Amino acid sequence: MSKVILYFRVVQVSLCSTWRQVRIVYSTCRMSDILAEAVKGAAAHPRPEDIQFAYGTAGFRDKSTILDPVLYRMGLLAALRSKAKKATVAVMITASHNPEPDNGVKLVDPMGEMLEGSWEKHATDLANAKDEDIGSALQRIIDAVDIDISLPSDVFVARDTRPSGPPLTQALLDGLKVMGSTFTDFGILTTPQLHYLVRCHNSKGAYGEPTEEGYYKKLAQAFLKLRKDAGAKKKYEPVVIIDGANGVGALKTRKLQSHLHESLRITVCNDGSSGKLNEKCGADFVKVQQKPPAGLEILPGQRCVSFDGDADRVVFFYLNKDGVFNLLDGDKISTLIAGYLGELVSASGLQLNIGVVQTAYANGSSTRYLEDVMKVPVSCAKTGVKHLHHKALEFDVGVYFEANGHGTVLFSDQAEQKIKAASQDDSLESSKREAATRLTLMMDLINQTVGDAISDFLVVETILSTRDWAADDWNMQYRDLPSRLLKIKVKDRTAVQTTDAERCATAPAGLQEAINKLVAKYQQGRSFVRPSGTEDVVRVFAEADTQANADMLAHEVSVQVYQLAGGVGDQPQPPCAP
Ligand code: 16G
Ligand code: ZN
Repeated sequence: MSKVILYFRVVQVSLCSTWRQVRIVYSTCRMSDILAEAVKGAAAHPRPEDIQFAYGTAGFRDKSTILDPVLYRMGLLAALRSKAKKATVAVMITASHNPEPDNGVKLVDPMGEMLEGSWEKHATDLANAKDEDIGSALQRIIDAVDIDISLPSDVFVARDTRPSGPPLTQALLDGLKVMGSTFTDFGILTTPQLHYLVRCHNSKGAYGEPTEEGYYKKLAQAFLKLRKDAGAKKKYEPVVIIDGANGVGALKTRKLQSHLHESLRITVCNDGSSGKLNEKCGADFVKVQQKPPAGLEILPGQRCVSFDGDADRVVFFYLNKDGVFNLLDGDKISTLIAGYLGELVSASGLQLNIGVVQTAYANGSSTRYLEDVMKVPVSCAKTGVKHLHHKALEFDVGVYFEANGHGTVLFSDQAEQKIKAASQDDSLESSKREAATRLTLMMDLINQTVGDAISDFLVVETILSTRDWAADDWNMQYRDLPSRLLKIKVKDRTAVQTTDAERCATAPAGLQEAINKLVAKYQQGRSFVRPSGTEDVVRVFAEADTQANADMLAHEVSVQVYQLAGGVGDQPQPPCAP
């Protein structure tokens, strides 16, 4: 006789304006009923047979028109993840810096971390299961993870400003309802705000108040306190122009502004009122094109900031007195932050080790500056925030940034305790206590859950103000080596495999040897190749002593990739002479 297990399931969820007020009506049902209903529900979200989806570095990302079945299934999966973790999880609907017609979805774990790696396979399997096989696909996950399906589940949901967001949210909620999960739909948020909210909620408020207002208050209070004792400035001007990428970052910066009072004068451009999301603007455009975004009128010396489409990346830039564009990317941000936190740690007298985590894309000058001048240990991780985040946990204070501007700082629990204790220890010299107090405020200002454009921007402003630096002073810490990033279309990008944090190609045979020979021809030459995690291409990175040499090295390596890794289309052409 088969065992009949009764489960509670939610049949009605009424959403109110705050997370606390979700009204839930329960009824009972059997697991087989839930699985059958999941299959039945798929009829409204049919999956096209001919498409394979993959949970990549940042979740699923594709043309929004084909994502409806994926969102429905991620609703089912998020409910399971919540049951497995016995906590609230979150789902963000965004395609970050991609063009507006794209969209995507990623799951966020209870403490605001990216979805645990082992679940990416479950996500991919479920997204690719035929409609009629959804029940068995869910059952496989339940068995593999040993999930107690009778436990309740709860999910936070948010989206960026894409027009495809609302219908995709609906598909996600359909999946959650089928699983009998409670949920809170926060509407439009930045990705890091959602990460913050789920952590606040699961830490029962210890990380902050679990509301959007609470987020602004936490950041603004820390920012204002850190500015309180600032004397008159000669070089630092509290004036900044923000390129909001025509996305959610612009809207949310406006909300933050009222909390900052007059401490910082922010002009928000590319706020979505006329331009298109990420079109000729945003952090990715500025970093890749190495030029200012459309929609900004800037004068030499003015400090400008670009966010990406979901405001988890930030880069700074300015025109120097000759009108030449200068980029202050993730590498410059991490050296600035690591330097300042390092000073505070030594001033506090605490024994804490600070390290910086970069990827192979980090400019060679930044790595040398950190290691040789600042004497800070540097680790290299694979591309993708989750890899950097993981490595940063190895330090008491781990600063991690991708060159593209995605990053944050992690303080270990022990470091946090020591810092807080020192800030309240009356027996300490006042200078030590003050340094510890500033560190506690920096911890509040930093969104430790994930890279956060708004939080990182405020951190940088705080440090520049404290140091009384203009953008030029910051930029002069070290000089970037010229670099070039290219992409090559190949038949199958998995033909390229790498090791050593993507710095060495192990396949196809002969590729790394060819790269080594080419690199040896150039002064300060460095190059690596890796298959993209988000596009069907192989990426080629090169840097060298001059821009012409970096361009030529990148080209020569591209030709090797094309020839050895099954290039398609025309062979790469050499760069045009300037
Ligand atoms: C994703 C990653 C980003 C990485 C990029 C690389 C997250 C949240 N985002 O956007 O960190 O730099 O992929 O793209 O992890 P690629 O594999 O196409 O070069
Ligand atoms: Zn993003």
